[in-house]
This record gives sequence, structure tokens and C-alpha cells, in this order.
Amino acid sequence: MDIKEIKVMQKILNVNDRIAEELRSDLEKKGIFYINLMSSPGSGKTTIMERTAHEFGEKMCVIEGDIQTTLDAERVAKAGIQTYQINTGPFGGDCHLEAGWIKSAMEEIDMNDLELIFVENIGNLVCPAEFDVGAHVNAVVLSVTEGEDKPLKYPLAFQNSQLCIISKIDLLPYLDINIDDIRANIKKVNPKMEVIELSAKTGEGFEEWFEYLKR
Ligand SMILES: Nc1nc2c(ncn2[C@@H]2O[C@H](COP(=O)(O)OP(=O)(O)O)[C@@H](O)[C@H]2O)c(=O)[nH]1
Ligand SMILES: [Mg+2]
Repeated sequence: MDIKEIKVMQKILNVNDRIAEELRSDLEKKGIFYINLMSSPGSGKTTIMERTAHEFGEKMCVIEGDIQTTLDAERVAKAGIQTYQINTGPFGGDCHLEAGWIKSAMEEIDMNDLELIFVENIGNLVCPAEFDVGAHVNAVVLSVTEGEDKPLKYPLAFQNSQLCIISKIDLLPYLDINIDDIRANIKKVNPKMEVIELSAKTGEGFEEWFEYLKR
């Protein structure tokens, strides 16, 4: 019985990986940069999307993933950009997004003039990291309130990402947390990780983030 279960899971992952590869190469051919944002709930992903949307306007679009509600899509759509919401609640409440679901959302997107596509994955530092969604870059957002140890405790999200955004740095003066220790733990699990520190509240660090995206 166990063997059957493993084979089914392998098949699901194989199908997912095939669609993910298609998405990655299709968007590359179109010259569109596709980023998958992953993090625990509340690290500031949607707030980062709101500020980023004000910079890039109609050149960017966001696909929001949540178990329930269209709250995040409503927030981002206020910036006047194309926004889509995937809810997993009606089909089992999955805690991650899969490439096939994102492909369906992408079929709705008007890609003329588009340069950036973001997926805001479901808030969860574990499951989303297990599924390739075909992004060119996986970015993990870690807010300073979460503690220095999280890269060590949830290594997969950090190992499967190329960029780590350390968010909410405006809160550092109020916390007993050392940002150098956060950085050191990130490097321990992923020595090649690029790191950007920012605050979506004050805007500090956003120039570096925008430069990264324009690159
Ligand atoms: N102080 C501070 N609060 C922030 C920052 N970014 C987001 N928040 C707050 O953190 C909460 C969760 O943010 P949200 O963007 O919804 O997180 P998400 O669940 O990762 O999408 C909200 O109350 C935000 O206002 C930040 O840079 N600094
Ligand atoms: Mg959100």
C-alpha cells in the first residue's frame, strides 16, 4: 500500500514539474519575469505587492493564492493592475499552489505590455516550497518578527529560493533580534541566497528591490 501511495505522489509531482517547465520557458520567450513569493502568513507579502504595483503599474500583474477570501487581490487591485485570486478552499483547502492552477490563471492574463508576473503563494513556510510553480525566481519573505532561527527550522523554503526578502526592518528597534544572525542562518542553509532588507511601511530598501526587478 505504501508503495502505491509514493507512486501516486511521484506522478502528481511529475505532472506539476512538466507544467512548471512549460510556464518558465513560455514566459522567458515572452520576456516576462515571473517571481513566486513564499512566506509564513503575515510576513508582509501583500504589502510589498501593493508598493511594487505603485512603481511598475500596468507592467506587472499579481496572482494571489489563498485558502479563502479575495482580500489580498482586492488590496492589490486598488493599485489599478491586473490581479487574479486562486482560492484552494472550494477544492480541499490546499496549503500550496500548483503549476497547473497557475497556468489556468495565466490563460486569463492579458500579457501585452507585461514585464513582471508575481505569484503570492499561500501563507505557509512549508508546503509551497515543495511545489515548483515554474517561476524564474522563488523569493522567500522573512519578517524580522519571526525570529533568527526560522531559516534553520524551515530550510526547504530557503534552499528552494534564490532571493530572501527580510521584511519589516522598521520594527528592529523594538525587537531583541539581530539581523546579522538572521543573515547568517540564511547563508547556513543557502550560501548562494541573495538578500534584500526592506520595510513596506517606511519604503526603506525598496530602491534595491526595484533595481533587482529591473535587472
Ligand atoms: N511595521 C510594519 N508592518 C508591516 C510591514 N509590512 C507589512 N506590515 C503589516 O503586517 C501585516 C501583514 O501584512 P501582509 O502584507 O498582509 O502580509 P502577508 O500575509 O504576507 O501578505 C499587516 O498588518 C501589514 O500592515 C512593514 O514593513 N512594517
Ligand atoms: Mg497576503
